[in-house]
Amino acid sequence: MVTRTLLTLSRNPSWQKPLRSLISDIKTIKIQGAENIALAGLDGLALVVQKSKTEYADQLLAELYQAQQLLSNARPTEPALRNALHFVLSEAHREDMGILRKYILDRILLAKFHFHESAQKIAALGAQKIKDGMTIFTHCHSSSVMHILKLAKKEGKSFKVYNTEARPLFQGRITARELAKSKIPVTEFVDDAAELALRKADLFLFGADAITTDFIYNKIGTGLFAHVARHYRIPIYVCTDSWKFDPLTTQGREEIIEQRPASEIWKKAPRGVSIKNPAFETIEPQVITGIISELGIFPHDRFIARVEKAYSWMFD
Ligand code: RUB
Repeated sequence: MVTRTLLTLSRNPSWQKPLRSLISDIKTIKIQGAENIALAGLDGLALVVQKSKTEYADQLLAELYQAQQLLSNARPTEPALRNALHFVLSEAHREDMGILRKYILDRILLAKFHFHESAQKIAALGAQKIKDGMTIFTHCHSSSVMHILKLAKKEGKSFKVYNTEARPLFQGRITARELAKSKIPVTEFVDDAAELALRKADLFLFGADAITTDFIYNKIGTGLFAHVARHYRIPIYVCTDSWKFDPLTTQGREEIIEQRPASEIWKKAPRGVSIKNPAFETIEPQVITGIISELGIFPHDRFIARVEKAYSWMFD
C-alpha cells in the first residue's frame, strides 16, 4: 500500500504544478499577511481534492498530507497556516473516497468561515478603541488592522492613520493604498521616521504572524516601534485571529524567524558586505496593552489560556 502511494505521488503532476505556483506566490509575497496565507493554504488543499486523479481514499489522503507539508514549509513563521491545514486534516478518515472528499471540502469551508467570522469580531472589538480625532499608527499590512480601521470609518468616526513603508518590500504601501481608497486620511512615513509619527499618535495597532508562549511575532520593526510607543505611553494592541498561536511552543518548540533573501535589500552588494533580512521580530508581551482576537481582549497569558480552552484540536 505504501509503495503504491509513493509511486502515485511521485508521478502525479495534476495538482503539483498549480500547488507549486500557489506556494511560489506565498514565498514571493504576492500573497502576503498571515491570514491571507492561511486562506491560500486552504485553497491549496481544495486544489488537491479537485485535481487528484486517484480513485483511492488512502492515496488521496497521502497526497493531501504531502500538500500539507509543502504548504507548511512555504513560510516558516506562519502558525495560522499550519493550524488551518491541521484543522482540515487531523481527523480525516480514509475508508471511503466520496466521504473523504466531502469531509475535506466541508472542513475547508468551516476553516474559512472561522477566519471570516473572527475578522468581523476583531473589527468590532478593535473599532471600539478608536475615538474621534485620534491618530492611529500601524506598520506593514495587516488585514485584521484594516478591518478595524474600515469598520471605525463606517461607524462614522473621524480619525487619521500614520503608517510606515515596511522596507524592503513596502507592504506599507498596500495599507496606504487601501486606506486612501476607503477615504481614510493616511500619511506614510519612511520606517526610520516612526518615532516622529508615534510622538503624534494616540494608538498603535498591528497584526501578528505568530503568538507563542513567550512572544508575539510581527513584521520586522514592530518590536522597536512598540518600545517607542510604550515610551510615549501610547496604548498598543495586537489585532489577530487566535489561530496565529503556535501550539508547539507549549512543548518547547522555538518559533523560527523567516530570513528573506539578501537580494531584497541589495541586489548586487559588494563582496565583503553581508546582509541580514529577517522578515519578522519578537515583541515582548509586557510591552503591549492587549491582544484583540475573536476570543476577546486579553493580556498575553490569558489569551493563551483562552486559546487552549476554545481550540483543543490545535494541541492534538
Ligand atoms: C505581514 C505582516 C502582518 C501579519 C498580520 O508580513 O507582518 O502584519 O502577517 O497580517 P508579510 P494579517 O507581508 O511578510 O506577510 O492580519 O493579515 O493576518
